[in-house]
Amino acid sequence: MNGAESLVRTLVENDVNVCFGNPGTSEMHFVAALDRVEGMRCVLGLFEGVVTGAADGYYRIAGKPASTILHLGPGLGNGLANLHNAKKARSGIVNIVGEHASHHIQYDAPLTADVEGVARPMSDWVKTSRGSRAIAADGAEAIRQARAAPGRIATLILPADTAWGEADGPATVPQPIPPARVDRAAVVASARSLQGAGAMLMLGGAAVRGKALEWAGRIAAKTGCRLMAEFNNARMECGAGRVRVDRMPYNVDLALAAMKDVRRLVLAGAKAPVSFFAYPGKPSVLTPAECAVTKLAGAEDDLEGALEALADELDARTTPPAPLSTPLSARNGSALPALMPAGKLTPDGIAALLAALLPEQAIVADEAVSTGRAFGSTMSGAAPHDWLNIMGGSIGWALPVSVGAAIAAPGRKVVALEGDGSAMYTMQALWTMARESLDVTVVVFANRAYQILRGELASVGASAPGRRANDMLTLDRPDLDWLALAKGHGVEAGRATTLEEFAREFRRGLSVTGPYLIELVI
Ligand SMILES: Cc1ncc(C[n+]2csc(CCOP(=O)(O)OP(=O)(O)O)c2C)c(N)n1
Repeated sequence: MNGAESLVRTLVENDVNVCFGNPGTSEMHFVAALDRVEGMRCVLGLFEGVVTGAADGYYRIAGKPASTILHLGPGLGNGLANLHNAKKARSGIVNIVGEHASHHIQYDAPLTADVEGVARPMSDWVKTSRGSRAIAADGAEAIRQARAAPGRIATLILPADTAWGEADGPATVPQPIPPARVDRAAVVASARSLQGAGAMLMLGGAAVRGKALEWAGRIAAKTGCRLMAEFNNARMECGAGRVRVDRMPYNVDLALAAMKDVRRLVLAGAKAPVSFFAYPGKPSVLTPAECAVTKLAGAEDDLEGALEALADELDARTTPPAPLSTPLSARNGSALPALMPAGKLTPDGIAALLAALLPEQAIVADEAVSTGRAFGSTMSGAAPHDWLNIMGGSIGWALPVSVGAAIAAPGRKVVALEGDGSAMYTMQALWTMARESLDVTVVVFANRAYQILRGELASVGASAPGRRANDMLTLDRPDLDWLALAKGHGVEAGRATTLEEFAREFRRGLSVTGPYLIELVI
């Protein structure tokens, strides 16, 4: 067996059984090994941003790492933006990056680059394998790193001679890296802090889902503290019947208003809130000066254990969780069909329609940017679903993430809410959706602009846009034809200009097997 085969066997035997990839010559032995080893699902992405974004989406839903195969420095470089988003989401990924054979590097051939240098900023762990007999053990260590709670980016660089040289066989993954233990003093201090008016429990990481979220609900019900989540969350469990947690607003003024009465803030997996950007004359730190901040646990800690311990400290183990999201029908007191909005495609109307039609256990990848800014409160009345946010702010994320999410959860509908500008960065993901027949309904908000940046121009105090500035913020001349773009990637599509048409198109998207794209002309 050669080094490449020992690596592929190591991956498969240690439950890393999906490989998103875009290979080249230096990775051909790895590609050939994929044929010799049973059990690896191989998914081609036509741009490396699709590959790394898909691996991010896969981890968020499957809760275990996928592998990627990328071509030397430039291939990895193309994937960096979505690797950045994945790192911010603390997704575990095992990147395998090809490299020239060791003896070839000295000749500075065209694709020679500092692969480790390209990898380092967006990776938590980087290693160049030094020999074909070492590659299996290096692969096992990469898996261990990627699995370390809550998830890490491990990048293993594979010189071509390491892949084609003789190897001994696969390796087993060493002892897992355990999550950090919850500090008892932090539990006691947090319990004290949550008593009385002006207290807020801020949730992030794994605290916005599962049992951890339920413990947070019991704590809120017992103490009367407010619950808040970070603006971005890797995977938040939302929908009717679940503990309702509002997200920090994006807009600085709204965020400051949301925090103004908070005097004691307890952090569970979240960072103390700061604004997304700096704005002239506005603070970066969103907590009031007189607010005391207590850290219960970080995102790398055992959040479920921390919140359970806090609930016990507060004698809230059996307190029913609150507040819970009420279903849409209960809010309006009417049956579902009567709730269907009609007329113009307004953000509120779109949200109401999505909420009414979203199937149970859907996965929503939210890159709706300006159109979707206020979807949250309406969507909380939808059937229970998972909500994924772009954690690193690097757009071109939702289509690739939807690929990975759909592969991780074949039985669930994935809904990608996509700005038209964002979609254009990694549109090649549509082709992978078609090729793999992935159940993804893509809703493109075709406002023909980088709409959010128009608001940002005003917020940073720049002058009103003239012709040249406006040309940097608009996507018209020509208008993008989303029906043609979808068709060209093998994806069926429809267009909607009213809420009635959107309802028809969204129902169609949900009913087909495989991808469907809806261009919402707004
Ligand atoms: C990689 C990257 N490049 C550029 C930006 C800056 N940026 C932020 S939002 C945005 C425009 C988004 O446009 P669209 O998806 O159409 O949403 P809209 O603003 O129209 O709602 C841009 C260019 C970014 N965040 N990331």
